Amino acid sequence: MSSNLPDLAIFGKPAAFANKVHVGRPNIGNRDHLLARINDMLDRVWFTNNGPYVQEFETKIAAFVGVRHCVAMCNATVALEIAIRALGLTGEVIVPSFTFIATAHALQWQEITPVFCDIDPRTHNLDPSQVEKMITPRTSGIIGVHTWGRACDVSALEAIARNRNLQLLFDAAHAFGCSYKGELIGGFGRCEVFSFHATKFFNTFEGGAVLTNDEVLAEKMRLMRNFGFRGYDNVIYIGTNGKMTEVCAAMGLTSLESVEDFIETNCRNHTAYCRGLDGVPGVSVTAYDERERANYQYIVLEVDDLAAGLNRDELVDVLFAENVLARRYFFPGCHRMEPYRSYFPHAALVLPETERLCRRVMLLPNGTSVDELAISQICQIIRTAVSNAPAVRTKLVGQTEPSTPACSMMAG
Ligand code: T4K
Repeated sequence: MSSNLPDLAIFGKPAAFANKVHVGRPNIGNRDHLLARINDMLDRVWFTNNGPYVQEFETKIAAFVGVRHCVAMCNATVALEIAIRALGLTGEVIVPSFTFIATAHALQWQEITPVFCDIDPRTHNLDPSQVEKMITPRTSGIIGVHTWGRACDVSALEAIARNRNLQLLFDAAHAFGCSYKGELIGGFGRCEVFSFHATKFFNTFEGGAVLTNDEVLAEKMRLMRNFGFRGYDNVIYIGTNGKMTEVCAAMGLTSLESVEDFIETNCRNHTAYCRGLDGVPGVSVTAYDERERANYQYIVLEVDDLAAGLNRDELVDVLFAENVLARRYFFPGCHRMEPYRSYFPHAALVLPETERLCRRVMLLPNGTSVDELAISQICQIIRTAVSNAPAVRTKLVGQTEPSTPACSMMAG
């Protein structure tokens, strides 16, 4: 693609990509190993309920992270719900609004009020000084989210939790393989919750886990994920069904064999995006701290519309037309979604940084399904659009229907 304006699909040229390029395309490890594991599982005729693959997965994840207990679950949302209940949270819990809706829903589902707190615009994570201001007599805990796998200010949050007698846990859905002060995320706070959803760089199809060094807490969560059963016919606790299946654990064990390769690919891609977008006015790629371990899964762009001449939504539209399914994250912020929008109609007033970031952030495709050529094409599209911003904007304003669909995209 040249940098001539007519080469953009919004001007009627063919899309740069014949097939859709996704944010969140799953990574697949060694297919033969996966299929062999699935065959063994079929031969064993043991599909779920704490089977051998789940046990092996838990042992290997705990060892990888360096934490004593891993409780594997069907997904991170249920894992969060179980962790919240096991910790006895009640009343109000402080969370960022700049997160996936599951963080808030896991609380509200149990009639605990998520109190949305603003973020630090440099880290995109909870701002500890704002957390202090949100504490009330009803506050029972804080959930920090390690957004993009970049760790929260764990030390500051730990100090607040200690001084104010609050429980602290982390939504580490993005942060498998990432570190804080040199230590892998998973062992901070009372517990940490990972997501292994298909769209995460390390996946078990669907899945999640709670990691903790607290044996009593781990045991409680094991009971809760299996209806509260202790042995046959003996329920000793209220519980739910949060179990991971054997086929998911088989995928997890296979993914684990390739985890360093996935990280290396993501890192290489991140570097290629940084290089490809270097000098594009108003467009910056979020950096990862070189001193820490990162999984580099998220290629996060912040778009400054004044400098770029285009806003984030306009750039997403340009990319969609090229079959690049760039995504806004976490737009429009939990506080602007139901039921929270109705419960807290004025929340935006205390969330200025969240509001600003929600308007600026977009994600670009990463993982094993994109290569350097695709990345250089994507960067070139962005460069072309920004250097022709007035014409692009005029064209988009003239379009009756934006190319960005309102609902989630199916494979294609
Ligand atoms: N906390 C945080 C901070 C989280 O980010 C999440 C989940 C959670 C908690 C809860 O974790 P889980 O309960 O899910 O374990 C995704 C995921 O469903 C969700 O796991 C994730 N965060 C969230 C940020 O995003 P969407 O809405 O992006 O999915 P969807 O269907 O639009 O797919 C994204 C793209 O990936 C599409 O272009 C298609 C492609 N795709 C997707 C799937 C599922 C594929 O190519 N193959 C696939 O199998 O939600």
